[in-house]
Amino acid sequence: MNTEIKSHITKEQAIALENKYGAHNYHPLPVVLTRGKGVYLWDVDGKKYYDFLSAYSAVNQGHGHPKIVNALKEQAERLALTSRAFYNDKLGEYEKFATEYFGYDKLLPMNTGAEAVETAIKLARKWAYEEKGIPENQANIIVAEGNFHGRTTTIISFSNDPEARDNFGPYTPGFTKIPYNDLQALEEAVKANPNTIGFLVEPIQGEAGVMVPDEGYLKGAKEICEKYGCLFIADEVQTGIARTGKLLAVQHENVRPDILILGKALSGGVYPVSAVLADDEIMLAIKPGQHGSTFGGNPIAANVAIAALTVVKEEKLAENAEKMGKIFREEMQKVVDSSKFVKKVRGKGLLNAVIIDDTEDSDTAWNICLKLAENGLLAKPTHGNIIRFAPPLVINEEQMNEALDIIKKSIAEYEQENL
Ligand code: IF1
Repeated sequence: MNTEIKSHITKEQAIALENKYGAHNYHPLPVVLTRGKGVYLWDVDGKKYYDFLSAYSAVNQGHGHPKIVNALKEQAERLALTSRAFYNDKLGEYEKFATEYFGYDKLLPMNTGAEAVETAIKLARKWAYEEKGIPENQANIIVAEGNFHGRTTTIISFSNDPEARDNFGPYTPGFTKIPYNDLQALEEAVKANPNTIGFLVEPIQGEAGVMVPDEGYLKGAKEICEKYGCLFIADEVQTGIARTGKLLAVQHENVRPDILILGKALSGGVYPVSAVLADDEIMLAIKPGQHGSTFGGNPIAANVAIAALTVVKEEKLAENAEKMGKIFREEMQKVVDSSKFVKKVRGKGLLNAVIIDDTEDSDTAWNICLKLAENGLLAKPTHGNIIRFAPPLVINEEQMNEALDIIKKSIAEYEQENL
């Protein structure tokens, strides 16, 4: 055991502390982590794991990436925060870098994914009232069933997950839900309400269980938006920054969103950094004093994001995600073909899910995740019968094969114990 990574407290102590002093808004797997490097995590007892969650795709560049960590350290020592009451010498540099990187005129910096989604909603509304002449308080945004865009009161208002939504009302009006992956429903909904200003959508639905839409869906949705003069708003908080094998998931269909929402891996996971990107015609609808954030666009965030995006290009992470994802799905398909428990594997790049042949309220996925942890791989169920597999994009072929061996072994053991 490597003593350097031993913790000052035991697993039991750490869990007891969270239970006693922390709000009970999560139900984590009983693993207490103390260190991470690349695709690996270590728990307080020195046990090593493959990280197949990547902090919900925030750690695409791998844990402890020296370039990103140095960007964080250097900027923290020099200047951490000024607020936007003053200029700082990092924000503009980052905005230039990121707008060129993603191909938009302007960037609006925020911190969390939910804040960036809120920002996109406010921006779309502002634009619609002032440029499109929508009557006061009538703007309508179409969203997809099964969406996950964050935890704020407005965002949960248009969720249809009872866990996320129930007893948090009253809810924010102004949203219409339609089935995901249904272009006809989209066109009908846009036509039905002349005050429709936009369509907010995840290019692949993460929380819903890695729902990959039919080919042509994103392109078709963008065309409908263009036809009726409303905005195509892509939430790439989870799918963006190379996760699905392209820099952005919309690029699989050569779609350019009118408003692009980024978060998570924009910082490589070392700092909360999110952003909304759009062209001038839209972005300049918001004027000084109308939106902002104390921490948004702070110098640490700016420096970290430049480093995190640089790593994605330098290390060709999109290409690697594409390649490693193919290996993952090919190998898992063999498991599907020979297993009674595992029904399906789906995904794009390194955003994948395995569907277990059980009900949504079963604990099978949870129990398999416990088995995976025992065997040295961390993944998290979404619903009772789906396990998401999303390692850092720096994973190499040897590591992928070793991880696949752990997954196969764990499923085989689980089957043997539960037949
Ligand atoms: C949690 C899921 C992932 C997101 C998209 C915005 C946000 C998220 C597409 C908000 C956040 C998270 C948050 C996390 C669980 C998680 C998640 F299972 F719920 F769906 F990643 F798969 N748009 N996703 O996926 O970003 O404000 O959290 O920075 O613990 O709630 P945030």
